[in-house]
Amino acid sequence: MGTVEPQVATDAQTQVTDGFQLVIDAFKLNGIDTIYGLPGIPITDLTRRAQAAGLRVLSFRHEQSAGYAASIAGFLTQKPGICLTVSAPGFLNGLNALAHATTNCFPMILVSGSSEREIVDLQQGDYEEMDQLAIARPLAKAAFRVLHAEDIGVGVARAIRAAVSGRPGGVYLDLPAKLFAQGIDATAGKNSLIRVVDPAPRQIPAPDAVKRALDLLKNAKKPLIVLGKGAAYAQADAEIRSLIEKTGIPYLPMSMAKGLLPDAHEQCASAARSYVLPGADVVMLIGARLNWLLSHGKGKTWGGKGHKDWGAQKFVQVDISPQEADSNVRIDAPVVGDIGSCVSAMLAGIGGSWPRPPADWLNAINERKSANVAKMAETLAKNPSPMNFHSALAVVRDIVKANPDAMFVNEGANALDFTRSIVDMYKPRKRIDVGTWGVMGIGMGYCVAAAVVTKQPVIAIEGDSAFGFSGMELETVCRYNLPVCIVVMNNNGVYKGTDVDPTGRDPAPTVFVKGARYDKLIEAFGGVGVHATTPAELRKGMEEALRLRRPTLINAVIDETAGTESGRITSLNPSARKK
Ligand code: ADP
Ligand code: TZD
Ligand code: MG
Repeated sequence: MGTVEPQVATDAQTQVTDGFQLVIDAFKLNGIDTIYGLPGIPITDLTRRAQAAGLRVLSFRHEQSAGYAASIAGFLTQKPGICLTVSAPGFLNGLNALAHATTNCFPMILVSGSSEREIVDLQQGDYEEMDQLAIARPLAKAAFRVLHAEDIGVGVARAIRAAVSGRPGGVYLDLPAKLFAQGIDATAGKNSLIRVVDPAPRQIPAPDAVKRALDLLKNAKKPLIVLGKGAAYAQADAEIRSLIEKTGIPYLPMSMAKGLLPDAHEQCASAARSYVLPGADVVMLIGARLNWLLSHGKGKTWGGKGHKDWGAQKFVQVDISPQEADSNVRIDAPVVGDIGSCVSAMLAGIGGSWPRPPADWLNAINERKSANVAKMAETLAKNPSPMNFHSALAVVRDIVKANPDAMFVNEGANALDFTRSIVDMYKPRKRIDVGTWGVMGIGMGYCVAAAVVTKQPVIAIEGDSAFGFSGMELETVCRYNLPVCIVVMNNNGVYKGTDVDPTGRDPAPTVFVKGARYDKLIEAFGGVGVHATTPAELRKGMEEALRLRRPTLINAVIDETAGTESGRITSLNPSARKK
């Protein structure tokens, strides 16, 4: 519908602006320069006019990918990522990403066009009728609707503040079709816009909270720091590194906090995780929740007797959300504030001298680390045929080491778990993955946003099942000619390719077409396809992709028996537990 109208209609006396233009102007005024979306009624002209006005408008093949792209752009930039969709079905396709952003604490705004309020509210059957605001609300940190052009400035400002202030999250902004064409006086329109001042205000921690935390840490015999993706989001990299190095406390990075300090750092305790969690007496969480990913802070992982029993450790929790403390176990010293301010306050409290943690704790950790690293090195050195996760990931590990600035996307089950533990990260915010939900489908959306936001090459390690959730976005990657190298870890299915239907009628629910050639898919769009059956072929393909910066998909053939059910989280799978 409509045509490009870079210039708004004017009559002889008055300059008139309209809803389309005011949305664009409000975005630009607030430094929003990219929209991830998919056009159609009523937002087609919004995408055209935004592009004509100089915004980058990245058009996807499915709104879910656009939404995931927006969410991770928010994580990487601390600015809300914008996802733009049409009404009902497009909105619903984007909703998964909105919920994902809220769950992962990423700032994002889902902007959806919607149908006519009067018709929707009387349920009279409008084109794509749906009460979108009501449906979005429980999944979003906040949800707003704008009915009048003169309120667009306030609507966009509120959405931005809600997305990035405090604990970041997903925000829904409902823009009914009628709004876009509304004309108002251009001067009045301009005056109605708001440049948001200090959208994510610093939150300074209370001095006594900082002191309480430092006292606890100072007296610890076996201290540990856990860094979460909130710490990565906060972009307080130098302060965090300084805190860790000045205190000498061993640390564990959660998945997306890997690289905040290089994984090869001598204080990194990743290779001794199962020793340090139950062993530590004081644990400081920085931007990490005690959710399922940390076994809720209790049970055997933490030295508790049964799965509900608490261990003996005390916790310090640094978080911007005052409600997070005590969510699962007692937090002895909550420090509420933004991580930059909290860590700076701690550094000031520490001053010049801090006792190093007792040597027997550090030595015991180092012993475990060395033993586990040596064991892993042995496994990685093997070259079995067919290739397995380890021999393939030994290559990926080398390539990432040689290209530490490359962005790194990862999803799957075994393809996720093995990669996370084998491939070291060297710089902050390079690793982006399935996040808090362990969701499949973030892959290609994350690749597009990572390439666009950082201008760095992107490496994506994808399970063959995981890849399928967003595979059509290969066309998007090729259309924008992004330097993305996708490696599909092809083990013929979900977890493994070996299941059979006991009745003999159909393929088993977990298996796919055997020997599928995912590399051929990208060739359809002009990208480079590589079929790799050995580590040497994989290495050559990846090196070439990074050198040429061309969209590349490598079909890495992995032993179909190599994976385990549910990867590392078999214990959460009810049927597997019975076996
Ligand atoms: P992970 O999955 O890596 O363990 P989580 O997503 O569970 O991390 O935790 C991230 C935490 O970081 C959330 O509790 C969130 O409130 C917090 N957070 C996010 N941004 C900031 C910030 N700038 N300052 C302080 N805390 C933050
Ligand atoms: N649907 C969504 C949206 N998210 C999910 N996490 C799942 C389904 C369930 N699921 C997992 O948790 S991992 C996975 C699914 C379907 C795929 C695992 O297969 P893969 O990885 O090929 O990606 P491996 O290497 O074969 O284990
Ligand atoms: Mg698989």
